[in-house]
Amino acid sequence: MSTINLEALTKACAEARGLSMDAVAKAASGHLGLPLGSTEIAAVLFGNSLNYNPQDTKWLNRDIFILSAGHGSMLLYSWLHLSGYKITLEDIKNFRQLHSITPGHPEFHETPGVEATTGPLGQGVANAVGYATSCKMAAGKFNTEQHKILDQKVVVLVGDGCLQEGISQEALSFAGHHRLDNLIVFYDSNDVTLDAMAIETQSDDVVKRLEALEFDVQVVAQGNNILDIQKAYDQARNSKSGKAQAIVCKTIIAKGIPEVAGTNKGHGEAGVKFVDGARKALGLPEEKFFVSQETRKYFESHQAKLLEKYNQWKSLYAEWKTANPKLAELLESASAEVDTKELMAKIPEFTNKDVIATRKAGSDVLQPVSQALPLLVSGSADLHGSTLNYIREGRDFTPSCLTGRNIKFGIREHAMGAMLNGIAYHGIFRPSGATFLVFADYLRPSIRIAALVGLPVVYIFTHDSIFVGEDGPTHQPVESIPALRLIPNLDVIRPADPEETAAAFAAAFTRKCGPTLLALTRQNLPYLAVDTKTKREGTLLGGYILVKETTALETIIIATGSEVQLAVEAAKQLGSGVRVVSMPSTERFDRQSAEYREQVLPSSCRNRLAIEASQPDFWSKYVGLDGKVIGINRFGLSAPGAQVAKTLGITTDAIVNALKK
Ligand SMILES: Cc1ncc(C[n+]2csc(CCOP(=O)(O)OP(=O)(O)O)c2C)c(N)n1
Repeated sequence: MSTINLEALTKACAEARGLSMDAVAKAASGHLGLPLGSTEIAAVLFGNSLNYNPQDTKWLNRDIFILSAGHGSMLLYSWLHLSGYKITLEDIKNFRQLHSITPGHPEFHETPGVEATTGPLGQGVANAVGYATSCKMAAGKFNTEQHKILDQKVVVLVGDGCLQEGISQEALSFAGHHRLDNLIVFYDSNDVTLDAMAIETQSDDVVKRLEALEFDVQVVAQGNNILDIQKAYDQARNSKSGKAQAIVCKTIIAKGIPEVAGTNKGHGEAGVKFVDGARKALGLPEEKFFVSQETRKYFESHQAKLLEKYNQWKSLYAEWKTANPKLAELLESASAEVDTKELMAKIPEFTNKDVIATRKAGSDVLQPVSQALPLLVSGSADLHGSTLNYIREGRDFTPSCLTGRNIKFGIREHAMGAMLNGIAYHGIFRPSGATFLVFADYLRPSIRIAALVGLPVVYIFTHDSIFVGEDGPTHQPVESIPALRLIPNLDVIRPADPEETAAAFAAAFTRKCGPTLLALTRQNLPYLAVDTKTKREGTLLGGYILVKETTALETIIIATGSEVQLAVEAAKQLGSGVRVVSMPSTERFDRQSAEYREQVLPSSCRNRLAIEASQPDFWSKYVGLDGKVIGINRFGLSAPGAQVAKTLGITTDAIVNALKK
C-alpha cells in the first residue's frame, strides 16, 4: 500500500467536515449528508492519491475527479480548497450565493478543479466514461513507445441516485465492454437517498451488477476507514486486469452528526441544527470555517511532492515534443479556433446535382471535414448505417484500436449524450454523435447540460420529420425541433440541400461556445437551383433570401429543410412579388445584426407565411400576428412519406391556398 499520513488526513477530515457544516449552515441550504459521509474517500484521493497541480488545472496528464453526486458539492469545494486550488475560505463562506464560485451544484466554468457540471444524477457517471474514452483515445494517438505522456485515471464518485438512474447502466455497460481500465468508480453506498432509506426503492445487488458489466469490484465494508479505502484504491489503480474498476464503500451518511447520521434525515440540511455539538465532538474550535496550521502544512508538503511529479512530466513532455513535432502540433492545436469559412472551403461543391437526402450529403461532407479536423470523432447509437456519419478512413474505436474515430455507442442515447459531454470537457477531441431526431428526448438532459456549459458537441440527428414515412408516428418527429429550439445556447440547423448541409457542418464543427444540432432528412431532396455561395454563406447567417422577388415585395415565405423546396415551388405559382427565405437556423439568424435581419425580413412586409413539418407555434415570432404558419399539430401517420405529408397538409398547394386567401 502507498504510504499515508493517517494522522494528518484524519485531522483534515474533521476540518473538511467542519467546512461543509459551516457552509451549509451559513447558506441555510445545501446537502450535508454526502460531504460528511464521503470525506474519507476525498481524503484518500485529494490528500494522497490523485495526480494534480492546482496551479495548472488543465494539466494534460492530471487525474480527473468527477463528483457525479453533485448535490454533495461541499465535499468537492472543501477538498479543492485544502488541496490548494484557487478557492478561498471567503469563497466557501459564499457557498450558494450570487456570483460565487461555489454554486449549489458544481459548475465546470465556475470553479477551478471542477471537471464537469453535475447535479442531475447519473450525468457525471457518463461524463466520466466519456472522459475515460477520450483519455484512451488521446493515449492511443499521442503516446509513443519511447514516451508515455498520457497515463491518467478518471475517478468518479457516485451515489445510489446516480446508479438508480438508467444512464449509469448505459454508460457503465459501455465502459465494461470497451475495457476502460483507466476508470475508477467509487460508489458511496450509504443505504440512504433523499425521501427515505434506499431499501424502499432498491434491492439490486450492485456488486453483481457491476461484475456482470465486466468491472473488477472491491467492497470496502468500513467505507469511512482511510486505510481500507487507500488499499482498495491502490489495488484499483495498479490493476493489470484490463477491466474498469469499481470500489463500493459502505459509508455512513452525515457521519459526524449523530442525530441524523445513517438516516435519510442526514441527506440534506436537517443536520444543521446539531452542528454546534457535532463540531465540538470533532474537536473543532468555536471559530467557524477553521483550517489548522497542521493541515495547511500537510497539504503544502503534499503539493510539493505533486509538483515534483508534475515537473518530471514536463521534462518528459518536452522530450516527446522534440521527438514528435507533428504530434505535438496536433495536440497543441486541439483547442485552437478554426475559421468556419476556411473549413467550408475544404468541402467540395456538389457537382452531381442529383436529388440526395441531407443525411447522405452529410456523409459526403463529413469526409473532408474529418480530414481537415483530425481530432474530430463521430459516434452513433447503433445507427451508423442510417445516420451515415461514419468517418470512412477512421476505423472503429475499440480496446485494440484506440485511434479509431468512429465510436459505436450501442443503443445508449442518453449515455452517448453525456459521454459526448465528457469528451468535450476533456478538450482534446471534437465529439459528435448521431441517432434519429425523434430520439433526441432520450438525451435531452445531456444536450441541456452541453448548452448550459457551452460545450462544442455536435449532434447529427437524421430522419427529421414525418417524411420518414412508413416507420410511422413513433419515428416521425413533430415536436422535436421546436422543443430543441427552446434550449438556450443550442444551435439547431436544418439544411435544405447539400450545399446548405456543407455550411451546416462547417458551422457546427467550428462553433466553440456551445453545441450544435444538425437535423437531416432521411428522404431525398432536390438540389436547389441557386448558386452555392449564396446557399452556403446564407446558411452560416442562419437565414437568407433564397429566391428574391422580381417585382415589388408582396409576400415572404419562410421555410426550413425539406419544406424549402415546397416554398420555392409555391413562389413560382404565386408570382413575381414573392420572396422565399431559407431559414436553416433561427438561432444563428437571431445573432445577426438588426440591419441584416431587416434586409431579409423587412418589417414593411407583413404578408408572411412560414412552413415547417413540425409543431407550428414557434414561427409566430417570425411571421407576426398577420402571418400564417403551416405546421403539424398532431402526431404523424404510418404510410409512405409523401402520403403522410399530403394528408397532414405539408404541400405546395397548402402554401399557395393559404396565401391566396
Ligand atoms: C435526475 C435527478 N433526479 C432527482 C434529483 C434530486 N435529488 C438530489 S439528491 C437525491 C437523492 C440522491 O440519493 P443518493 O445518491 O443516495 O445521495 P445521498 O443521499 O447519499 O446524498 C435526489 C433525488 C436530482 N438531483 N437529479
